[in-house]
Amino acid sequence: MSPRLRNLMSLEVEGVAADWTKTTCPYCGVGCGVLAKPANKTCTLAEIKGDPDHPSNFGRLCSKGAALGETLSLDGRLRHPMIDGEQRCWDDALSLVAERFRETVDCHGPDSVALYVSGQILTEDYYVANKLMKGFIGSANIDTNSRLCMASSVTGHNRAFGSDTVPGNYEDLELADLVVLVGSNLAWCHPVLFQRLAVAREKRGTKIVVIDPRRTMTCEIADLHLAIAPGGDVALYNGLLAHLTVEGQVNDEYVAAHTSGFDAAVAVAAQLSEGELQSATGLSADECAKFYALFSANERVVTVYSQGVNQSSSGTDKVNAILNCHLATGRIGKLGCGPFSVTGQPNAMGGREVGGLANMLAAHMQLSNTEHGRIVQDFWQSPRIANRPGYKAVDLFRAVGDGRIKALWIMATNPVDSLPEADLVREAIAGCPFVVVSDVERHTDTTVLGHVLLPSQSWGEKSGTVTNSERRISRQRPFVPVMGEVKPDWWQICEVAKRMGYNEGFEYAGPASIFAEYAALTGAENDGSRDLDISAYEKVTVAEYDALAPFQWPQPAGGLPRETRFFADGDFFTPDKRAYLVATPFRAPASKTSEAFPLVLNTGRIRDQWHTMTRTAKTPRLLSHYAEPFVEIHPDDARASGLEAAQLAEIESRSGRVVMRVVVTDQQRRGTVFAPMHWTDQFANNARIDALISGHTDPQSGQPESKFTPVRVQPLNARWHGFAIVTSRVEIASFDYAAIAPIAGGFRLELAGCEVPASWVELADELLQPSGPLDGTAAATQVSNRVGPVIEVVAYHDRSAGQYRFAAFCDDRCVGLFFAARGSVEISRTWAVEQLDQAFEGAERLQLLAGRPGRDVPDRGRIICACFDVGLNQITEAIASGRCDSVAAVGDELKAGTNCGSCRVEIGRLLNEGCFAEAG
Ligand SMILES: Nc1nc2c(c(=O)[nH]1)N[C@H]1C(S)=C(S)[C@@H](COP(=O)(O)OP(=O)(O)OC[C@H]3O[C@@H](n4cnc5c(=O)[nH]c(N)nc54)[C@H](O)[C@@H]3O)O[C@H]1N2
Ligand SMILES: Nc1nc2c(c(=O)[nH]1)N[C@H]1C(S)=C(S)[C@@H](COP(=O)(O)OP(=O)(O)OC[C@H]3O[C@@H](n4cnc5c(=O)[nH]c(N)nc54)[C@H](O)[C@@H]3O)O[C@H]1N2
Ligand code: SF4
Ligand SMILES: [Mo]
Repeated sequence: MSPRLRNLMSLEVEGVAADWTKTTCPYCGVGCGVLAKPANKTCTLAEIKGDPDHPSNFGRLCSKGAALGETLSLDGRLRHPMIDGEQRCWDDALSLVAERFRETVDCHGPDSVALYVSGQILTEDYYVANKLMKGFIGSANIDTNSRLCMASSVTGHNRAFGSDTVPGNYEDLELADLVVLVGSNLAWCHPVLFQRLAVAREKRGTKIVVIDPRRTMTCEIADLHLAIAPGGDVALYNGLLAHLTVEGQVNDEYVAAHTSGFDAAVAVAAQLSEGELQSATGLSADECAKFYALFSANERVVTVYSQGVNQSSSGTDKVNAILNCHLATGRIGKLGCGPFSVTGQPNAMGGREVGGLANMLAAHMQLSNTEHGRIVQDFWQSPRIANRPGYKAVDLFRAVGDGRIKALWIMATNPVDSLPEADLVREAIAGCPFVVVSDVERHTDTTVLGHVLLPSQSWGEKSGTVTNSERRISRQRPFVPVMGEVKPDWWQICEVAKRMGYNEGFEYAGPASIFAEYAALTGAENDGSRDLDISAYEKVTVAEYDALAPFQWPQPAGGLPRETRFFADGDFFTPDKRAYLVATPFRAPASKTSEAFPLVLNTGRIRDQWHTMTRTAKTPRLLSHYAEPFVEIHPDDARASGLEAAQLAEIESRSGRVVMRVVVTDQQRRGTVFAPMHWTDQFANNARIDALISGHTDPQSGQPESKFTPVRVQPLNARWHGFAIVTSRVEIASFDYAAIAPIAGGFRLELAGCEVPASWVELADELLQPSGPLDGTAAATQVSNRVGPVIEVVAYHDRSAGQYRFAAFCDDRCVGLFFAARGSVEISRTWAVEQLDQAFEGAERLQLLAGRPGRDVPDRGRIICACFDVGLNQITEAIASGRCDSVAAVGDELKAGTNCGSCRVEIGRLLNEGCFAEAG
């Protein structure tokens, strides 16, 4: 019996697997409550539904959350510890890590080692990682992917409030009269919050402003969209502060009683001339005036901001320019108003709480404050305490590159793909003498470079807590048995710590005892002097921890739960208790466009993928929305660059090159292009977008400018294009362009080459008759290994038209298709994908080579509704025929949008703008 089955049986005996488990979604910072239950014996599938009792989502889920049950596949999991590619036991691996870290520290000092962790580990993992580095090794060289994500907000909050406090609650979005979304694509990135906002708007007519260079799906519910020039936010908000002052909209009482720095901030803001405002923001005087008037007219304003603000070389100033306007009007901490930085990752907030960043101490204490250092060291009884900042992420990998860091432990993040200057990062890691990677997946672009790989428990197996954007702490609970030898991240850290000789501080029975210790630290010598206090939980028992209901901080020991909004009556965490308005002179982005690199590359997310796709790409339906990497470009820029829709383009910056499919759209601002951050070498050839991103960072926060890189875009000189359906993963590195995505029973491939293959038949053979799944690649879903049986290939060639088509059969079943053409491959992909493993006889086999359904079967087109597999052409037809004139009517007829609702805005856009059928 497999260990997994054995574990499952014991779970069933304990009655765990039989019931719904309450847990939390592992994706975005909304932090939705999820009910989960294994749906097959091997626990590789689960039933998932939204937890109706969870105060973040009240039962709602988005497309990614709803598909969680399909991401538990064991294929591709890292199952055992490995040393130099060989499977080894835990003891060997942990001893080696401890020994190498010990040796390196002894020979080269504590700053020669580093931990690079992630907002996707649990608070308990994060807490012990930080404790090991800052309290025991004695260096602050622990940083996290939150540096790429939340650092500017953290620094902005600290500058203004004296603490990293997010003062808002989700319900404020529902109580506001005006919601301003700055650099946030809420519809795709925080979909359940977006749904809550959309419902509130329907009920009470909330006004919505979106400030984003692109017309994103979020704009579908906006009253005003300001397509701001990239990087122009500080100017826009300085203009707003000046406007509020001139118009007498300042809350003089609040400013006088609770703030300092007002005059200097206003003086700087007022320096900006009308002309400078317009050139910096790219907006007309009328557009700015409309926004300013809305802000003035509504007392209840929530400003939600995200990566369009944070990921900038003036990210911290952007944050403070926004906070200035809320402080000047006293619109903070009250029902329905306040600035609201939404967190990206499930535990970005938890990481900040336990001090995961290189410039923070634990429990919101400051590294630069010696008194705080003493409190933490006393509490930990630790031999030392770091008292100066460590390397921030970008600098950390530079220090790896030039040998200052000699031993590195990467946990739950994929820096080879997500850090700027990604090719240099890859080289740096490859050249580092000792690299440990803790991950749940065997094959990522980062695990390939690890000397030691430590297999971690994944979502569904692991147990602990996460904190969401509104400071709500929820439990992630296990509901499937632990697979193979995988272990929790906290356990890995503690075992290494003990083997390094730090026995005292790392003896924990489980996550509950770590959580209790952390809760106690938040209360240590606090007495209201620090915002973060959850010492009410310092004596939490295992049973209480297991039953822990979601709660918001602060929750100090002894007292009644404190009001969970901060700052309505001032009481900031600065020495004089006053908030500080920071003067923020406008600065242009760090890089400049030039003749050689005339366009600005903006990067971000798509609806159905999560970061480097290690988990979302396990679900074919999440790849049916977008199956390959793409670049969006305005029609005018496309024309000027000689690009057509659906062509392949090379995008080059000063530091790298990628190849992506062109999407021509007027939703893109002229002069800018947009590409998703998701595709890696595991899923495409030449599409790691961070290879292009420059290493410029914000001087205060160290956060990279991921949204502004000068690039040029030109057609790829492709001599042929191909589309294939295969049953086993194939090697893609040799193509000039390739993207691979799982489908039911196999994979779909987009291919292109700059040289015509010597033999089409040989290429077809390689693709359609591989000798089984290749090793060294990721995410093989349900690969059917067809070694042995004879495969028959039916082909159609039209040399003059440059068309080559092949279909492969095993017995009567279709086991592969390959279409190649000189121009684009004009077939229905959605249809072709569904032909795999279907039975075909005689003439039907030739019909398959037509690449589209027969006349009586409609082509559904690209999939819009991932839950019910509803395609663009079906929705278009229902609208064009006049049968459906609302999102609800489309739902009634086709079911599209009636489950998670994530596609409802897209359907709305199709209804508003008219739509055109396209090949799927
Ligand atoms: N589907 C999905 N959801 C996710 C994630 C995911 O991978 N997939 N990741 C999660 C994580 S970790 C994060 S951090 C969040 C990120 O959530 P968001 O920040 O909402 O997402 P992004 O797409 O990175 O960027 C938001 C917008 O900023 C705009 N922008 C670019 N430059 C500027 C500028 O100069 N000014 C302004 N005002 N806007 C600008 C971009 O055009 C983009 O639409 O999403 C979380 N949710
Ligand atoms: N160009 C550009 N670059 C960006 C961004 C952008 O907008 N544009 N956004 C930035 C932002 S905001 C973020 S947050 C980062 C995200 O970037 P990354 O953190 O690099 O991306 P992920 O794919 O989330 O990586 C998580 C890794 O952890 C593994 N993992 C999952 N669960 C666990 C677990 O429980 N334990 C362990 N040990 N491993 C686990 C996954 O398999 C995966 O390999 O990207 C940043 N990079
Ligand atoms: S909005 Fe979606 S991705 Fe975010 S926590 Fe909720 S279900 Fe998960
Ligand atoms: Mo993020």
